[in-house]
Amino acid sequence: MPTDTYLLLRAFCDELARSGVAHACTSPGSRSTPLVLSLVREPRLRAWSHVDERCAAFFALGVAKATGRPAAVVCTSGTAAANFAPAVIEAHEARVPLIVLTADRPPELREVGAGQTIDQLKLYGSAAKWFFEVGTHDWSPERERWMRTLAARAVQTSLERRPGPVHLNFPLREPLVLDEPLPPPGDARPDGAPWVASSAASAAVPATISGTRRGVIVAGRDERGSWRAVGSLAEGLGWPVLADATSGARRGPAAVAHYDALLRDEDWAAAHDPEVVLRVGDLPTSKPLRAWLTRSRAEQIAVDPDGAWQDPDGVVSRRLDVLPQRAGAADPDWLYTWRAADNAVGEALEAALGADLSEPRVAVELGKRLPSTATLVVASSMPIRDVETFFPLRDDPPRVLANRGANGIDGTVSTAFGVAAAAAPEERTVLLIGDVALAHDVGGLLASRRLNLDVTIVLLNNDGGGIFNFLPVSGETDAFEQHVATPHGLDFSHAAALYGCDHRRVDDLGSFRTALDTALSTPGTSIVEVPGDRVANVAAHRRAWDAVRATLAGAR
Ligand SMILES: Cc1ncc(C[n+]2csc(CCOP(=O)(O)OP(=O)(O)O)c2C)c(N)n1
Repeated sequence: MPTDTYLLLRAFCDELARSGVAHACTSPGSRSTPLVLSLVREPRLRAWSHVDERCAAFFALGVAKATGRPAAVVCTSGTAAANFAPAVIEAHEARVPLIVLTADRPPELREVGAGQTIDQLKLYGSAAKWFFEVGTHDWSPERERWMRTLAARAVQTSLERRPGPVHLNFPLREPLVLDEPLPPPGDARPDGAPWVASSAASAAVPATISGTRRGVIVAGRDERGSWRAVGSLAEGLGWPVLADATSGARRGPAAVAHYDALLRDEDWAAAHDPEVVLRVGDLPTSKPLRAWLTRSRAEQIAVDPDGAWQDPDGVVSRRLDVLPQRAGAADPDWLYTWRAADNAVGEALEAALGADLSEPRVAVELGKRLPSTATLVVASSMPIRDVETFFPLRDDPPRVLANRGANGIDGTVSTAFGVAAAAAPEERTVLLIGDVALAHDVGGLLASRRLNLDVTIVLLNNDGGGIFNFLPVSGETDAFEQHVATPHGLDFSHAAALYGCDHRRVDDLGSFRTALDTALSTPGTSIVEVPGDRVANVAAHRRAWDAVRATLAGAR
């Protein structure tokens, strides 16, 4: 629908203008029609027409050089886009911000002999600071929010640190002109502000944040040790830190450990919508947390020293590269409410898990029993979720590391051995891993024999990918077991024997504790295997969540 395309492009151009773009250079063509018309119809952009794309791009470069702000330049598909290359290369070498917008054929018209179609993906190679294939989309409020974020991000990326050209490629489908008037514009930030503002490019004045507003800090994976600063900011503000175990911040008087279980209770979640959210580090895995943040009406500020974007739902309105400073007094009741609920939820979870040896119980046990000098490496996919949900609050927690950049189950054993290689003699490395992930990187165990390293492997063996039993695909019975859950029936004692590791299978909580303690005090690599059942595991989780709901309902 052209209306959808034009609605999204109108929002995109609105955001370019809000982000400080004041000039757009056009060149003629058909495929680029929606882009050109949307730029020309945006009243805050001065549109400059050129016949030759090479001239258009160098003209935009001149505007950007003179103003220090990126100019947009647009062309149609095919060699038109190639004619931007000299100016894009000059902008890269000379560090000039540019927003390069190329129209393209949609995927079904590529490599099939359609006219004026070349491969435009990453056309400018390393000269473009950022390339993004925009895709074709139906309009929705979420997609419009994303388009606004994309425009703001393009401008900020072109300016931040080493400035340079950013290339966005827009596949566009016919019909290319509107057949009905556009409805009035939808939501945008008030007072002409951009959807996402950045202080990252000009951090000379530290941002301040006031404790008089009710806020939360969401602390995700962070390996730089910023938990101390996060904790003291939170204490000063009187804000809870919803602390993922991989943040290091699940400790101290402001930390909240059980936010995943807490925010599953929709009434509690709705009643505790904050006014401000400070998001530090990666966005945690928890679905209830992510959904709560997406629904929230709070102002959301992201802090990332590397300028990484951790905002899949397009709700962040401000980006900082350092933690803000505190101003104003705190409201002690707000933090108290969160901490009291966290305590109650922690107790309810433990009571619901009882003394059975279950996967969540293993996460609780590791959280309580590992020495503070240990490093726990956690595999995707249920182990990382169980550690996030069940790992308790503790003054001196062990360090928790996980490969959550791309969430792969591959290479986890080898990563744990790498961690062990860098550990001091008294620092134990413990790996919590599922059976499929262990089978995937079973060859990684060779490091145990060849490199003489100490690792305690806690293996949750539920014979397949237990995560998938939580998902709707588990109902697709014709293919689920064989092609999704992938049970294998492996006897890991043979793998242990092959690679020279100790191996113990444990059936109850007492023997798990004993085996863990033994493994931790024995040199070399040990596998402590906890057998499980995927269906029973889902039931154990549901019982725990139900117990939390009942506790919170009882407290109301
Ligand atoms: C390299 C890679 N392949 C496939 C996946 C998809 N995947 C996610 S979880 C999972 C199963 C994990 O099973 P297991 O390690 O036994 O852990 P459990 O889910 O039982 O806790 C798979 C295959 C992935 N994340 N990474």
